[in-house]
Amino acid sequence: MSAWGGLLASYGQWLGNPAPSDIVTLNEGNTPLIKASALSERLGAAVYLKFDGLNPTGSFKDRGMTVAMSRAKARGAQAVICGSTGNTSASAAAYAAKAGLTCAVLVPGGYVAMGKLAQAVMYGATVIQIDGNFDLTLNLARQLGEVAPITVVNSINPDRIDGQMTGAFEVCDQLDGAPDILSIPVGNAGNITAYWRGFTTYQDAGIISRRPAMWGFQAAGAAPLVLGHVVTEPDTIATAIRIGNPASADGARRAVNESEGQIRSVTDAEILEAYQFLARHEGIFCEPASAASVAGLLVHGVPEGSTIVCVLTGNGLKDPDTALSISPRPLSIDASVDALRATLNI
Ligand code: AN7
Repeated sequence: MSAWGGLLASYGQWLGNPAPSDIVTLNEGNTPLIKASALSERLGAAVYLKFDGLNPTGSFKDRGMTVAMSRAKARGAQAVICGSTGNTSASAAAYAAKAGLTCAVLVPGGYVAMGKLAQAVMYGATVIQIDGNFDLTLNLARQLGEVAPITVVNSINPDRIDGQMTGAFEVCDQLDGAPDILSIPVGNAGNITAYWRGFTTYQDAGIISRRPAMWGFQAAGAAPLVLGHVVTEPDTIATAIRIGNPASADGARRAVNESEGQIRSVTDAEILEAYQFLARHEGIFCEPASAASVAGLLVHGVPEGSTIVCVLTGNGLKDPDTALSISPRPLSIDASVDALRATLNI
């Protein structure tokens, strides 16, 4: 058996078959699709978790970034930039390092999980905190990209969406067909757009016979697609999806309409409940935004007996502050077996 060589090596036929010398990869993709027993029992359905937090930088962004960075480098780019709630910046910084390009990332000051910031600075990006939310950082990156020789690697870059289609390909390959429902957190709406395009591509090629219903979930304080208007001051504990004006709103609407799916919202309390349930009962530590895809099912219900895939977009280790803030404190006891026995009641 040959080793996994990343998405462009495995799914290159759907991505323009780049020359091997043009590929920038960290061997992303091939993430596990894990049967969620406790969740399946609780919901009366067959629920699987696509744990994309196990990508090289800990989020699904690596799927799009391998393609965006490979193509940028092949076109002769020297520098890349993105606005980000954190995961895009971590991924861009890593792939830029691998490609030998310079990278600048714009993040909303005070609203990026600690692990993501640590990644961006460690990979050597120039990290710039902006006094404003994600939507402003994206606008700034866009404007700079129009006047300066720098490639924007946000999901407004179609190369990102192309790469993220591979999430849908893998789900179908792993399940041997499409699920009934694909549940996914929605922030800037690039991923739901990419998944829908991926399922459509596979259907057009005759690899799957039907596409899933697309169920998107936004945080209640940052739910422009549910409300039908831009949210000027988005607010949620799930900082990854603290986005008020999604760039791919049209793609999200198309996915939901064409698949007869839905976009609904979940509160922060509901997100945290799902986040903790996944850790305690499935042994999976994802980040809060990712748990929105599970919270949506728990809150709004599912058709009995259906097959559902939830995309867990990011790793829980990215945001230790939120994890610790809702968990019991570690115990401090005397270093003795007696004290241990008393504490553990054993
Ligand atoms: C864990 O990193 O927008 O709907 O700048 O990090 O495709 O935006 C992150 C988004 C879901 C939402 N889950 O995906 C960024 C950024 C996690 C995320 C989303 C994000 P999109």
